[in-house]
Amino acid sequence: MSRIERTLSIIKPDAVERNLDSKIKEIFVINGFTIVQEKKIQIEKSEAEKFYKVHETKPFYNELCSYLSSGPIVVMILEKENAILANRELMGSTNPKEAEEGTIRKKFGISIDKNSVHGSDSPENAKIEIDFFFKV
Ligand code: IDP
Ligand code: MG
Repeated sequence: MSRIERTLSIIKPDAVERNLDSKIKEIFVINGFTIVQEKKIQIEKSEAEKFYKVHETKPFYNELCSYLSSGPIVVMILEKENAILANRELMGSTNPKEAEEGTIRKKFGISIDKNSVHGSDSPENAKIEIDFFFKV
């Protein structure tokens, strides 16, 4: 079954720093996503810690939060049929070295931490993450 969904996408500091944000946005549009809202921001480390709270017990948590807050990011609400899964597929595996040909992480990712994009992994988290950045 298919239905229109919204998911949260982040273009991470490594990609914004290399001026890849318009190229990545174009990939989303070409693949049928509508960019419902977007903003370029830089977040505090404390906000990154909140955003990535599910990973707080992981050995890479501290580095991950420092990294996400290290420079400007582009956060977007993307809309499409089955957007959550479709975005995960378009991003590719977490580790760019294992990502499938044609995926964003394969094309632009540098390493498992600097992997250029974030995407929500479930309807529940998509709602939480969209509210995190866009709830007024
Ligand atoms: P995902 O972004 O594909 O959903 P998660 O497992 O949710 O991957 O991890 C969140 C982020 O944490 C990843 O995108 C990556 O930036 C970072 N990360 C994941 N695993 C590692 C690791 O083993 N070392 C360093 N960073 C990692
Ligand atoms: Mg994840």
